[in-house]
Amino acid sequence: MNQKPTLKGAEVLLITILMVLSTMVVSASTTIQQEKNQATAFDIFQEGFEGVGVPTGWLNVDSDGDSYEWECDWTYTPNSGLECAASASYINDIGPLTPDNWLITPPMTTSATSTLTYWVAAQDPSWPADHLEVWISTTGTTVPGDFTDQVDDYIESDDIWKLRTVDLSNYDGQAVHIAFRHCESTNWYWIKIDDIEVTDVTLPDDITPPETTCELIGEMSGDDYIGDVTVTLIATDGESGVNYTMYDLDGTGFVEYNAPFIVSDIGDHAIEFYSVDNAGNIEDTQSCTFSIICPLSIEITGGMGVTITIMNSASTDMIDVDWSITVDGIFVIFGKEATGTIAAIPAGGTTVVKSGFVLGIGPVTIEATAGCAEATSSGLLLLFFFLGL
Ligand SMILES: [Ca+2]
Ligand SMILES: [Ca+2]
Ligand SMILES: [Ca+2]
Repeated sequence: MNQKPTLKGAEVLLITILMVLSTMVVSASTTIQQEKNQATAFDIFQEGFEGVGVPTGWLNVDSDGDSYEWECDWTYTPNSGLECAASASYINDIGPLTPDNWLITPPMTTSATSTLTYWVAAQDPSWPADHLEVWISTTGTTVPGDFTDQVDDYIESDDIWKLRTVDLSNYDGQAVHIAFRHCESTNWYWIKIDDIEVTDVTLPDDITPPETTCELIGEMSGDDYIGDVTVTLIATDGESGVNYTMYDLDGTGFVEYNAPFIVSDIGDHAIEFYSVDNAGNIEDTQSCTFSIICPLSIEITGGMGVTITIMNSASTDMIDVDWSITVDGIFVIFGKEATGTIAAIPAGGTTVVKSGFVLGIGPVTIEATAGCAEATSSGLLLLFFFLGL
């Protein structure tokens, strides 16, 4: 058996270093315990290398063929317990090695929530830079051919134990072998691994449906909206989380809600909605109702040309109100249409607009618009004078 000191070549400071390292081991072990307490994870696989030799069901493959492979009862400063596994790229009194050493787990079936964690450290902080890879096989244990997916790639930097985490969710429902491969390293020293765990996460039992609320944003006058209304549906679920939200605007049928939407039509509106959580709980249908009104009204009067009086019943000024006057008749010769924009109609106030000069004769129909408001009136045009409007 080869000599296995904790430092490459030198043994002078062995006792001092051992004391320092033992402190680190205590802190690393504490970290593991804290992780377990906080997580809702449970082990589906665990190996701490506390037995004799290669653990049952594991494979130790010396792929480079130099007869040196992973040692699974390495007793120099393990992460926990008395032992860990270690592989060398330099052995005292032997010299540099060029390892391609594989340590392969037994098969295990993973899930969509499976995570691999393992601890890694170098033995000698002065010679730390050994290279470690983690590979997954969903078939057999032939190296390298069966191991098609590399899931971790790591070069050590010191002798402090570190926790590495690998997401295994890609292998949901598959039986996998996990391989720890010490390779592409030479003339460093020993790299160690310990406390290999694969954990699954359980979702809490969720029997409570989500809650969804409706938020309306728009300019209001009293209880009514006087313009576009932006509808936002806000769903929360304290357990498994919201899967999706459905809504039905004014009885047009339920569709999935993805983003806030705008309702513009004047009138009464009703939105029904509900959400479904990731455990399949369905919320009772909720609803919110609102009305969009047109606060503007138009009065048409005759005389010389057409006059429209636009009244704003809103409690806010109406800004940039486009207006139009159309005179429709068989014998209208001039001035059939007039348009413009009113900068502001004050809250509760009126603004008067005139059509300008119109020339014609006979019966006419007047159509006027101002913003959301429309009005029509009929009368008689005598040259440039309107009667009966
Ligand atoms: Ca151990
Ligand atoms: Ca080897
Ligand atoms: Ca829930």
